[in-house]
Amino acid sequence: GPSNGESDVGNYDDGFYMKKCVELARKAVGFTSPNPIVGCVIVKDGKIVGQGFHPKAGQPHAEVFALRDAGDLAENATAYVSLEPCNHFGRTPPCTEALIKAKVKKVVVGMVDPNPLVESKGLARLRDAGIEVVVGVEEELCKSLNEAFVHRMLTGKPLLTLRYSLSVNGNFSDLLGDRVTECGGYYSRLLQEYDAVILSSSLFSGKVSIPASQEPGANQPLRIIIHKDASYLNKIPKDASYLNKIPLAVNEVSDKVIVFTDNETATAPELAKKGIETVILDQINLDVILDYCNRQGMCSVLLDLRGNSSEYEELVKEGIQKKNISKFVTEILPIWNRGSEIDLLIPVKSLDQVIQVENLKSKGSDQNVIIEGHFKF
Ligand code: AOF
Ligand code: ZN
Repeated sequence: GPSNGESDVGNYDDGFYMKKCVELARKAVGFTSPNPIVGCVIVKDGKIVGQGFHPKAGQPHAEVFALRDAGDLAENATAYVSLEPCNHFGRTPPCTEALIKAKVKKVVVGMVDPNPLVESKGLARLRDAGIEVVVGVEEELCKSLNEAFVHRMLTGKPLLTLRYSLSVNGNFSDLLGDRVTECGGYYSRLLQEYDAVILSSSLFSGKVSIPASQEPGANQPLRIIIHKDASYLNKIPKDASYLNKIPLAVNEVSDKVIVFTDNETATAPELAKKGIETVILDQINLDVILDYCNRQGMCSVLLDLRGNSSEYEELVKEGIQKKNISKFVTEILPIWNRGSEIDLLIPVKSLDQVIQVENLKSKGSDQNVIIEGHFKF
């Protein structure tokens, strides 16, 4: 093939190595924010001679680990990276210089880095150094891998996803069942992937413990418990003393739990004893919560509709109105809600009232069907 650095033509097995990069990147899912997850393999004579991934913000990038692993074998090899190599000094030095110094011959990139500090400048630097560069191999896969990072780079806000469960006849249900805590289950994986989860305090008026991902070694998301002084919601005790009794789940780290309340409760000192911080806000809304998460460097937030659904009503309305909510993940449970058959007959009156959704994906078993998609605002 051409070696003058002008070619943008990929090899037929580029996809294979790029998928390997993605697989490596996923080892750090939930750990890297505000950074993306990135994987890298170094290939020479059809053999992988080095591999690496970015484990955590502040630590070296994927390319650095892969080059270290390859050692001298990196010379004249091809580096595959799921994201454009950076060309800036951030917490770590530029990967472009490391690749140039290691004398790789070619770099195959999954997607351009949307970070304005990098955006195509990494590619230009490599080409200037005489390295052949191919861009856009398994691009959709690489983009979806870092959907939240890309979203935050483009909008300045974390990606917000709505999650809820329904009976097959379309009624809201928070009966996640035993699968809540099942390792490998979709909910446990969502908790692993997201940086924060918003939960209603009403969830804890029973004996429900704070949900935690059961994936081995998972970095737990920040559990944001919202407690509104909504006396009109008669199901939620106005007095929040029950919050004191929140049982922490197995593997629990209490400093990753925070209570947002608009109510001067007497519970803060009790919660503090468990390491749970209470933040009193004038008004609890999505803008405030997302801004908080953004300032903490979070890329993804899950609005988890469980417990008393009406406590979330304003948040969901706000999220749709302000287009703060990008995605939904709906779980259809194998249950029919008796007595609500009539809900099936509630029609969509006009297409003016609907929001189209796109990129629909579904996965099913006999236990549930998961549907996800994006709002097309
Ligand atoms: C890469 N390889 O593995 C990652 C990249 O503060 P720093 O030095 O960690 O830089 C963070 C930025 O670098 C991040 O916003 C993103 O643009 C890029 N991440 N780049 O070449 C990697 N994680
Ligand atoms: Zn880098």
